[in-house]
Amino acid sequence: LKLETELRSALENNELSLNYQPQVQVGSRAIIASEALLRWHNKNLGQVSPGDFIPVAERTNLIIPIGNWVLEEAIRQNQKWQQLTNEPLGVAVNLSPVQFKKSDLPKIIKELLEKYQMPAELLEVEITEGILVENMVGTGSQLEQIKALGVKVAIDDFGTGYSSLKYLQNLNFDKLKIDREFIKDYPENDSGSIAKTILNLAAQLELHVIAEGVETHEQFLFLKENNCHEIQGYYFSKPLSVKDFEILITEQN
Ligand code: G
Ligand code: G
Ligand code: MN
Ligand code: NA
Repeated sequence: LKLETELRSALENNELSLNYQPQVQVGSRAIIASEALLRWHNKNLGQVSPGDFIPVAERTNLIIPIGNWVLEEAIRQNQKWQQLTNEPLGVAVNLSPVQFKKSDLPKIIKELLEKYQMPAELLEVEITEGILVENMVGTGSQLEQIKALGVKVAIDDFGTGYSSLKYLQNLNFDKLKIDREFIKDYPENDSGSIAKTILNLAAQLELHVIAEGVETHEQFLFLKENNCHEIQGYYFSKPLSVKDFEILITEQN
């Protein structure tokens, strides 16, 4: 309850911020994008993890204004970085199923892209498998509208949600994110068989693949050998503040 009360004023008190975790091309090791990850620092509660406050934000619908703030902040920041480096840089934003409850998400995204003059293909939205199963029709048409803008759609935590593969057939996605679950035990307790299966599936469907939670060189090499396109994880970098991410991309360019 305390958390809910504090969360209600988090936006107006400027308590939210975004960290950015690099997404790296496997072949070139270049940072081609980042994932925007929400952070909340409250004066009474201290640092609260998204795992704790996002469920509360979803239950109270606060995720709608918060999610809109995340979209605007990520797009604004990303455009600033592109002006700084003169290089194309993507940004991935997590969307909650609750943000699809209202039908204005495509319009909000369209207006933000226009406001900040951001090429649509540099924005990626990450959704989980659950979104698609819960409300196939309403979400599907909003996703189609978002895709029609030119925005990329990635399926987050792939392989951990509902086990139906049918949605892969029904909706056009751009990318699968292999969940950390299928990477983290390689090679100690896992031969990488599920990760390989996902990579094969994605190749058949002509989808792009990013692996998350990559922590070791061994995992990186395994993914490279199996034609994974991108990686994200502590092996390359943890999520960074705006300032630290900026240092990385200016060094690279
Ligand atoms: O950054 P961290 O690993 O603590 O994130 C934990 C979880 O919170 C992840 O599953 C991530 O998808 C989720 N998350 C982080 N930022 C956002 C956000 O802006 N919106 C939503 N809906 N979820 C987020
Ligand atoms: O579910 P989602 O992919 O949105 O969540 C990303 C979360 O994973 C972030 O909270 C981020 O801090 C965490 N994360 C990113 N890379 C690694 C990693 O290499 N190892 C671990 N343990 N967590 C990671
Ligand atoms: Mn994500
Ligand atoms: Na994930």
